[in-house]
Amino acid sequence: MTRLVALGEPLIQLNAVTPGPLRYVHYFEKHVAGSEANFCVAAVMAGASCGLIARVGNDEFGRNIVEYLRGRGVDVSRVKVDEEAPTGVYFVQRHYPVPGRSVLVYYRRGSAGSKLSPDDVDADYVKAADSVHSTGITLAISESAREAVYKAFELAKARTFDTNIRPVLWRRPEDAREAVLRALRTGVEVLITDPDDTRLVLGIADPDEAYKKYRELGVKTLLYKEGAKGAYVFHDGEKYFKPSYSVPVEDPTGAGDAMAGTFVALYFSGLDPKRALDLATAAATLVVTVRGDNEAIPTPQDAERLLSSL
Ligand code: KDG
Repeated sequence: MTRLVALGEPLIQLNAVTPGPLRYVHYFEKHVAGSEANFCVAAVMAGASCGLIARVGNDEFGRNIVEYLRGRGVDVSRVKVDEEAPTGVYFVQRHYPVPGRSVLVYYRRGSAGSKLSPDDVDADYVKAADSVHSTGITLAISESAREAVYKAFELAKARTFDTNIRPVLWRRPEDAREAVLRALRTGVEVLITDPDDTRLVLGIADPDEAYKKYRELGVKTLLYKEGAKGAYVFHDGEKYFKPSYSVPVEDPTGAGDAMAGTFVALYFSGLDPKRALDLATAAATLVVTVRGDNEAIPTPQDAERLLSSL
């Protein structure tokens, strides 16, 4: 079985039950989310094992996260309870101001998750994994979390990374650029990114040019997401494009993580990257149709059923 580890902050998501500006939303639905937690759930659904290295608060939301992820089959043995800081939360505003898109409003500064530190990285645990995953979100939340990612990446057999640049979490775009480039310099096997982040990191957005540049930086396989258009996988000098499916959008939050976790798990299991992208696209397609980032992630069998019906 493919063994993956991810580092990042699990969060409680409060998702607006009705669309529109949050000031007029009365009901919120609670979900467990956070990019790397979502990644782990997707990886487990795709047949890998995935352990999360993280911190949660000693509070009801922290217990909710640990119990939920354990129930979804994620290894939570490396999720520490931080006695001082609270579990981070965020709200999702849906379909406003852009229909079909969501806005994330964070309440996470000083959270337990942001206290993640290099001391939380158990070297033996990380070295035993086939690959270690993290994202630009974890690089952004604190210096100690950023150093934890670099430490884990130094120790890892292989690395996968999703740029996931959330501008509100960075003081300056240059800081995001430098931090992402440092992660890439550790030698990333699978990079997951998109034109906006690539523009910020490399100053270009054309997929072919991006692959060339990322390859020079040591990336082996590039998953290049073009949102509602579809996604490319570049691997061994070859390019494959999988168009997106048009489905009713409830909330697109988490679709990228579903795609990343499904793709990475299948890729490390030896599946052809083109087929892995097909199944990862199916996972992302289902996630956008519901509220909540990871409940709709399918097994590969259900993903196949979806693909053959569309
Ligand atoms: O990709 C989805 C994530 O953005 C969401 O779950 C919240 O981790 C999160 C973040 O920091 O934005």
